[in-house]
Amino acid sequence: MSTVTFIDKTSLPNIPWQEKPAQMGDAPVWKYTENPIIDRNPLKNVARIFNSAVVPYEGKFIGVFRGEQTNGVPYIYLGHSEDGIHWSFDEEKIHFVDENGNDFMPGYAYDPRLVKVEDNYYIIWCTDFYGAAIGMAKTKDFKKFVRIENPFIPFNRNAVLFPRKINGNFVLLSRPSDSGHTPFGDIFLSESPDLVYWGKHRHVMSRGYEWWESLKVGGGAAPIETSEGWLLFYHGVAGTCNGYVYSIGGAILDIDNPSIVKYRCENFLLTPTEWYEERGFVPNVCFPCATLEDADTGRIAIYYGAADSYVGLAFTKLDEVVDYIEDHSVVRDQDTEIGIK
Ligand code: BMA
Repeated sequence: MSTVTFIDKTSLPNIPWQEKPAQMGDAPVWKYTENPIIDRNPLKNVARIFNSAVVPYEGKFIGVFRGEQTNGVPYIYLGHSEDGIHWSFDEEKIHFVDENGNDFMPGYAYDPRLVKVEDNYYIIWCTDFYGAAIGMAKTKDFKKFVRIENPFIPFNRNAVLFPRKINGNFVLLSRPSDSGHTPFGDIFLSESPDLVYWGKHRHVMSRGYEWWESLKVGGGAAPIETSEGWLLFYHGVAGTCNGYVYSIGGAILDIDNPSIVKYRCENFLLTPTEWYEERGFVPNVCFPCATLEDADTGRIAIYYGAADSYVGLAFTKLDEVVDYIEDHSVVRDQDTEIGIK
């Protein structure tokens, strides 16, 4: 067993948790037996909630949720929970304002991530900026949401902010794309001193040689800082004759130079096997967007969208998942370079 630890020592005694069922054997990540935790028609005019992100907040939990409205357009809704499992949602969409206080509502908003860096919570989503691009906003209190100008030109998706500045800069993973159901995609990293000007772009990792991630990869949950490096849960996609299959993969990035992949698991950590993952609006999708961690126990709860229809929870322990990733790691030249050409 490794002696890996979280760098952030925050306790989260109320983290959602279920011990690994015996039949899961040596699987590194296991699914909550009561999944899905959010069912269809979760609130008025919203048909499905999935691909959503949560954080601990004031002793409870709060989250930003991709709600597919009954007109088919996705938007972001705020959710509240005492236990991280049972959620209630605000009926109104999150209301954004620009930096002058004027209304700013994007045409659509989907796949939100939610990351606290210093005093602010940042929401990062896929927005309409003459095509699919990265949208960003900040809040301190989950009452006022101030939109930040789009960091990148189109087309781009799956942006994930690191939870602290590295070498003095904010760091963002993203996945350049097209504006449709992109049949390619690698993860890149960019830095910014102020969330306005972005540069020092680096390649992090490409789609894998392994078939489960051979079409494209994209950042998932915000990287978790550990004594081994940044633990990244990401999605990897296989292209089949019946469409895309989305699984969850794991990698560990260098702490000071996170464009360097130290370990990359050749096996998926979690893949669609259950009815709520295999059957839905888009079948065969497990799409991670957030984690919770408890430093006292090493527990990690992973929130993932299932079949573009539901939210599921999965669990792992830090030492178990890091051991598994390291034991099954295959890194290639492109992974281990600094990522400049
Ligand atoms: C991706 C994104 C995700 C979605 C996935 C599967 O391109 O749009 O929101 O979960 O496709 O449909």
